[in-house]
Amino acid sequence: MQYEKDFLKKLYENLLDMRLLEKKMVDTYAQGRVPGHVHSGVGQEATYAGVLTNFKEGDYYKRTHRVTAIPYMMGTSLDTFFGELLAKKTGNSGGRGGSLHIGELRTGDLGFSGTLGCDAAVGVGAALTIDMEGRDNVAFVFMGDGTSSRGPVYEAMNLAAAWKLPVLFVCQNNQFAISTPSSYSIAAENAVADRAPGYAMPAKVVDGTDVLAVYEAAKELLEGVRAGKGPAVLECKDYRWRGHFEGDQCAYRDAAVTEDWIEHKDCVKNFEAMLLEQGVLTQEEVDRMRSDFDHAMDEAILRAEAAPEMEPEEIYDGLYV
Ligand SMILES: Cc1ncc(C[n+]2csc(CCOP(=O)(O)OP(=O)(O)O)c2C)c(N)n1
Ligand SMILES: [Mg+2]
Repeated sequence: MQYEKDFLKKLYENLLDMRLLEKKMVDTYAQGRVPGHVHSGVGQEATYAGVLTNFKEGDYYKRTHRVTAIPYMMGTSLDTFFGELLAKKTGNSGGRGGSLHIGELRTGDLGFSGTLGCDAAVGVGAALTIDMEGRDNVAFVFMGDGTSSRGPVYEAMNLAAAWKLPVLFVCQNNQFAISTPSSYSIAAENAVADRAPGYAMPAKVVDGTDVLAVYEAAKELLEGVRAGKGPAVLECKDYRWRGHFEGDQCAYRDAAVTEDWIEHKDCVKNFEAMLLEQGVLTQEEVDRMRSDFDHAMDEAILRAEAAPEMEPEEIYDGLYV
């Protein structure tokens, strides 16, 4: 497969920025500067980066609680990002939502519900809108392996399939739901892909740490989805490097396995090595990208810390009822 140099560079930059942003979030939290909590998606950035590189104007996406950095790749500014993370007025919901609710509808983000799985129906609803308006857009519905076993997900998948709605269901299978290994709670080897035939949906399973493989697999499935052939499933296999939340000691899993994933399946390191070897990037460019973005994040954090908090009387602003 041949790619334009600029395409590869942009993909790398998105992946790198997400990694640096996930790490920055963790570090800032560890310094006691983040109210609330964070779920780190360090090590799992390639699923979102690869899939959403296929995003077109007018598409929608439903993300999950993991890989918080995705709204930045989709167009949310660092000021809005850190404003929300640090519970400041400059955040997209004035700091009401925190890490789980960073994102803006204008970028296609349909928001996040803490009641995992129910979100899938919202994504299918957006796909119904697209279908009724006769557009060639799609709704991307992301979910974890644990979430994939919830009833609302089955209902959403069934309706999407029965009505041939334009949805790409993406499972980010990191093999755990908090402390429960998927091998304990799911009989199928592939949490969502193996269930797809039950809904008459095409499915692919891909190495979720290989950003180009994820991009390609999503692209192929999307050809049918955008053409009106109905929904499809993409299952991306990866691993959660850190705890479910910051502070989780991970006593339920083998640290050596985690180390092995970090050593051999680092989506950023592996893609970077390939691009350096192919001469698409130079080490100087990589170093500059890293330091420029690090600086931009630090500046944005300082601005967020200096920003005002919401006034108590503003707490009900924005409610429908
Ligand atoms: C309906 C529901 N049940 C339980 C929870 C608590 N909870 C939050 S995250 C999580 C694990 C989800 O696992 P998975 O879907 O695999 O996503 P991951 O955390 O691995 O990215 C659980 C059980 C919740 N938020 N919603
Ligand atoms: Mg999981």
